[in-house]
Amino acid sequence: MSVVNIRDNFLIFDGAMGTMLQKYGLKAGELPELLNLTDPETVLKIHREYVAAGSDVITANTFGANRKKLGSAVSPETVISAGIKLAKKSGAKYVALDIGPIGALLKPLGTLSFEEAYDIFKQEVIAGVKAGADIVLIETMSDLSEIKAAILAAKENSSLPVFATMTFAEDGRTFLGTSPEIAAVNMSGLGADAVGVNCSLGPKDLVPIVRKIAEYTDLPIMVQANAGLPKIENGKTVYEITPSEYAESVELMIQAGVSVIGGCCGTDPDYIREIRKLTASRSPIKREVKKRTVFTSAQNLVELDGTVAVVGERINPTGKKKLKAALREKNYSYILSEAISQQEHGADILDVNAGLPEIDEVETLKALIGEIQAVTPLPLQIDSSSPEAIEQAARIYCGKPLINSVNGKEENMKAIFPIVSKYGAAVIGLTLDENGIPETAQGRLEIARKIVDTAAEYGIGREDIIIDCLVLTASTSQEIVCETLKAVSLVKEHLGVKTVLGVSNVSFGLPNRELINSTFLAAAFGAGLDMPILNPLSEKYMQVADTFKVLNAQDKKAEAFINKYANTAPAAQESFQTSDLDIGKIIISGRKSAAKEATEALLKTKTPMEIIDGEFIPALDIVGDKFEKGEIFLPQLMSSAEAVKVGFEVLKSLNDSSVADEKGTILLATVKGDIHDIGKNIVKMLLENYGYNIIDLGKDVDPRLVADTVKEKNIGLVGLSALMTTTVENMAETIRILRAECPTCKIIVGGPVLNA
Ligand code: THG
Repeated sequence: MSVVNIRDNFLIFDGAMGTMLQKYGLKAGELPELLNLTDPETVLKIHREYVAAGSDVITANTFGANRKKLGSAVSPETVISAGIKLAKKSGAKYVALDIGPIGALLKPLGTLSFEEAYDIFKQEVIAGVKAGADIVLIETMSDLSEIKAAILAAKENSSLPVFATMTFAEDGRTFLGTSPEIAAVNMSGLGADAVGVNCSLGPKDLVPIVRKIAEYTDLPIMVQANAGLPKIENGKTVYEITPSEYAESVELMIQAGVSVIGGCCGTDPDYIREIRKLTASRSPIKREVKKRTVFTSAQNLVELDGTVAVVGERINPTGKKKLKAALREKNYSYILSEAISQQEHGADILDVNAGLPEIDEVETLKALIGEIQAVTPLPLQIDSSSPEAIEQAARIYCGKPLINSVNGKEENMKAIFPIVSKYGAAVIGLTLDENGIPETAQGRLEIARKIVDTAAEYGIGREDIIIDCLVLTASTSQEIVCETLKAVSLVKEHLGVKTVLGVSNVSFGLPNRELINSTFLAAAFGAGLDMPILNPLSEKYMQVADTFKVLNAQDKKAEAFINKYANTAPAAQESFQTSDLDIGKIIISGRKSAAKEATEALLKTKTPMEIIDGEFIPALDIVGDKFEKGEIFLPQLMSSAEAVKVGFEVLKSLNDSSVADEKGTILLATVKGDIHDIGKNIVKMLLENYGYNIIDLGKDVDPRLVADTVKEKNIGLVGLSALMTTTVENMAETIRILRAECPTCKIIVGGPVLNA
């Protein structure tokens, strides 16, 4: 950190900008960032108040200064340059370039590609560097892909310290389902200098989130909480939490390890003054953070901690005609059903291999990873022998992947370790080198040691290395099969690393492979194997794994084992069989690409309305129920909605009058002054799924237009959305007009600053 040593000192940021602008009477109506150009005095005045209150860092008014939000009227460079200049003029010790979310969803939920998002952030970073920022602050992120793009853009286009925070909802996850632990692991792995949480909730509710972050990163932790939710009192907006209450919660966060502190929505210089007082002549606590072996998607975290995890091997074309054909024809539907069935059979991680000589592996692997991540939350293992394919896949992968693999050859380590280090991945190390696979366990241990030592030179800790002692075939290498097991024990004992094995290799060329594989698997668990790569559709292997989880005290009180095996009649296991044409399952698992064919098949026996009411809606209800329970998150909900949409399109194309407008029309709008339409668009999609006709007036919609459209189209129900504390007032205004002019029209509202 060139700016300041934040391990040993507190660093105080400023508080909210929007709330302060409101205090100075500015009405919502345009992007607050434009005030850098139209009302620089007010922006400067607010910065100066924060400096006077004790802020070390002033955050430039550049949160939404990206080309997507600004449109064509003014460039990000102009807004950012003016914003940084004002922040510097305030007399701040340090100035942060502020980077907020783009305001549009990335694939697969939206249309923005990872590289487009990267480019948008890159432009902001370059402008910020040029204008003289000291820190890049990336904040209020909900999408792990988006924050990954932003951190990479900051790291690759500046040498500034990068502070990164995400925003969590009441269920303790971001609205795309990322937990604080996953956020901490990923932001740290990508090279942020401080990580944490902002916005979200009041400070008290952030304490447990901070504690979770603290368990998964040894970096300095940053917090900028809200002053609770806004309330209107005597026509004035006030916030639930007072400055001294805020400080009380900050004290708890300091004890949990926080050292970089500021405020978000609703906070003002009084809050910063309290924080300054609280941290005066103190130092952050010293933390001891456990080293952990973890892999994540955006939503799942798999940790090896005396526990075992199963890697599903089936997305690998080697020896599989059907998969080869699917890869060649880009028939991802088949591959996705392989992903889902492995998940349903209990895999914890999926290996993904797209290595076929006749296809473009880089593009295919990238596409495959994007598609698979849209339908399953399992972390992925990127399996390729091409460093180029590994790098490109690791770059767009959403989460912390496990790279399969590196080996002990100097050249290979030189190619792979920089990728592992840069993207914060974990990596499988194969115990082979220029001289091949050593016969003895001792020889394999020496290669494993070389891998671990060389990785350290790249800053890769041994917790991120999983050693594969390599299984040879019992039919041709019978004498040395047990050397592999011995090597597993040696490597664990002497190097303290975790281990992986491709189990099914052992039985090539022999009959009853399942018996050999499952016996070997049990022996390997006994030798200390942490991660078998196997076919999870084999009942025997999963039974061995389920049993070992009881024996190693991983399956606490054998609860999972009892649930699965007590009184299970064989019939109960049949629900495992996923038919490729079951539309309900296709919707629930969100396989858009399979929905068309399945709907067409159903039309042979059912009417469109029977399909909607008897298949689509019940499946969506199940999805909605899982969402409510926190079993699935927004990305899965959206994938399911996409699948239904494809089905609906098939039905609509029949021009059957019973399909159209059955349930009536709803009008949706994001209120005036607010350009955030992600939530509204999701609501629109789901309502359409349930058969409603939607009139979408878009964003920044004048109350007049809402009322006129209601009257003209005789609308009975209006949905209004507002994201910002500054625009809820325009929601109230729209409601007043509707109440006065369209008294029978019902209104629903949504947005993060609304409560019951
Ligand atoms: N170590 C590491 N990675 C690996 C391996 C390893 N990746 C590839 C391989 N070995 C593990 N993956 C597979 C994938 C498919 C098959 C076997 C191993 C496979 N097996 C049966 C066959 O050959 O016919 C079919 C099994 C079945 O589906 O029933 O196709 O050792 N790090």
